[in-house]
Amino acid sequence: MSEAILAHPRFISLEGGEGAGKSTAIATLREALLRRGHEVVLTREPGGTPLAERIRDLILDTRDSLRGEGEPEPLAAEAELLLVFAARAQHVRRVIRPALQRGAFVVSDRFTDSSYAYQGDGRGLDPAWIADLERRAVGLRPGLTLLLDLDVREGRARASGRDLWPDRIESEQDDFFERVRAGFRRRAAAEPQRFRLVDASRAPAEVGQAVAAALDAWLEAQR
Ligand code: Z5A
Repeated sequence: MSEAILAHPRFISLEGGEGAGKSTAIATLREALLRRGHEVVLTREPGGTPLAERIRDLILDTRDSLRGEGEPEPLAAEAELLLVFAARAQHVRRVIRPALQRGAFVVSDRFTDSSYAYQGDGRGLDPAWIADLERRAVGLRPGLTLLLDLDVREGRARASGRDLWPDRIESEQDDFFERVRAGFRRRAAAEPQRFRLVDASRAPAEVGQAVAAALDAWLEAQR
């Protein structure tokens, strides 16, 4: 198996903390790409295939305990990392690569940068291990990554208005999410050619405009 990592120009990811507004931004990207006549595949991580969505439930779901069916079994950080990469390996091979090969744009709500931020910076796992998994199990990177950056408390307040119950990661404390945010910002600063930092504290319409402008500039640069 090749271990080279290809940054694909038609592969776009959205990253950011909880409640940053990725769902809204993805809708903006989809409309902008469809208007230009492109096929667009929207997907998400962890997940994106039926099997990978089942792995997502293993990673995030705590509902059994909240239904009074006992405490959820704690998930070891190492197991969490391997599960997100198991889902990603499946997602890349079943959905992302086939779509790119037939000429579609793929827009993913999160990708490997989330593993560096959540499992690396958040959980404290070795980034060299994550890099090895990325090379061996994924071999693909987005050409463009939009990082929706938002104050942790603001993002959590937005998300709490919507969620019925917190999932396994949403149950973490603010310091965990501060490490995650710092990790994302560090990655964006280290790879300015791939990342666009979007100030997600603004009104939804303004965030949408910033996202659309970043896409325009990216597409223009690809000509
Ligand atoms: N995870 C991981 O640990 N490792 C990995 O490798 C991967 C993921 C891939 C699930 O991701 C979890 O998996 C995630 C990281 C982990 N856990 N966390 N935290 P997810 O993307 O499904 O979960 P999420 O980040 O919690 O999604 P989210 O809260 O839905 O965020 P969002 O999509 O960015 O937000 P939204 O749904 O667009 O908006 C949230 C609310 O805010 C909603 O009510 C909106 O109406 C409102 N909103 C949105 N924009 C605005 C603005 N501009 N102003 C005011 N209000 C707004």
